[in-house]
Amino acid sequence: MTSPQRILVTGATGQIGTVLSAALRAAHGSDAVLCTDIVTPPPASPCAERFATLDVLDAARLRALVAEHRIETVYHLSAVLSARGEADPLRTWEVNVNGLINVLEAAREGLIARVFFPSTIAVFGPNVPPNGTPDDAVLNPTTVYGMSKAAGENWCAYYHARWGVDVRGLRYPGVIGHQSLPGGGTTDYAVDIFHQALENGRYECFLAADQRLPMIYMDDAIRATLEIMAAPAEQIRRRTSYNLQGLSFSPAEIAAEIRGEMRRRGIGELEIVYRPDYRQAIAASWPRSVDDREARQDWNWRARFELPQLVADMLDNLAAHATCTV
Ligand code: AKB
Repeated sequence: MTSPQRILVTGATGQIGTVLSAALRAAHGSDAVLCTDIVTPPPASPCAERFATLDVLDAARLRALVAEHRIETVYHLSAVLSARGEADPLRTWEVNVNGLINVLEAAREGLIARVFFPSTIAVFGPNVPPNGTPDDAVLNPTTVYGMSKAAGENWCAYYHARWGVDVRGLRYPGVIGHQSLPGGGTTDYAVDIFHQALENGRYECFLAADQRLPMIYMDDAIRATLEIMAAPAEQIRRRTSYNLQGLSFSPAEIAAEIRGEMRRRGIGELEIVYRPDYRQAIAASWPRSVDDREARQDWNWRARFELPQLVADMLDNLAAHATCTV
């Protein structure tokens, strides 16, 4: 049984925030979770209830919300992702680094007790072993998003070492879920392909057919987040961020699995064409899989979803939703 906490989620209307906020409400009670974002959620969103507008660069507003709602834990999800980040590098750095520092400062001052920081496989660049990249491989990111997250990891470790801030982080791979849409990432294709397959039977992919990347199903990503935050503090030996491996696949592999499953269900066909754009160079600079042994050893992390289960669950949920809304 999870002990109840008062929680603030930044970036709560985003792809992971939407689902994590609902999971936190299920675990701690609806009144315990304050969703915040710069974007106001639509009334039907699970975040619409107990929502406050927050720009993470506004440190005074963050402090005021923390005090007003007696917040103990912040899940700091606000960030500009890899592909969108390249359009405005300085703004991306500002949001991703200064937004985090505003949260860490609130923790240093004792206003909050715990922080969750989402890092990413984008902290790695081309000069690492591409398969089973270890936690401590050199960080030489090629995007401003990766640079900002690598800096963020070091800020987290610094606040922990110097002021004892209880901050915990995960290097998320591409996250795939039916509940919400991603925005601005290089791995977004792996969600979009399902929607296009069901709506049009055709997908134009912005990555190359054989570009394998580390990915994770949303259920696993949310469970990992809840598990690392629930682990005893002494088990969290890495205060930068932990590698998190779910599964790895290429666009051709996921397309084949979706096509096969759609045929088995008699719900259509999928044609895929490849038109790699600037995001292909970003993807090519990332690992194909990461070694998450340290997460498994320190707080018992285990991924559950492999490609066939992931595809079946996505189609179950998206097809059911399409049927209900027609
Ligand atoms: C992105 O593609 O930018 C993100 C990530 C891997 O961090 N999904």
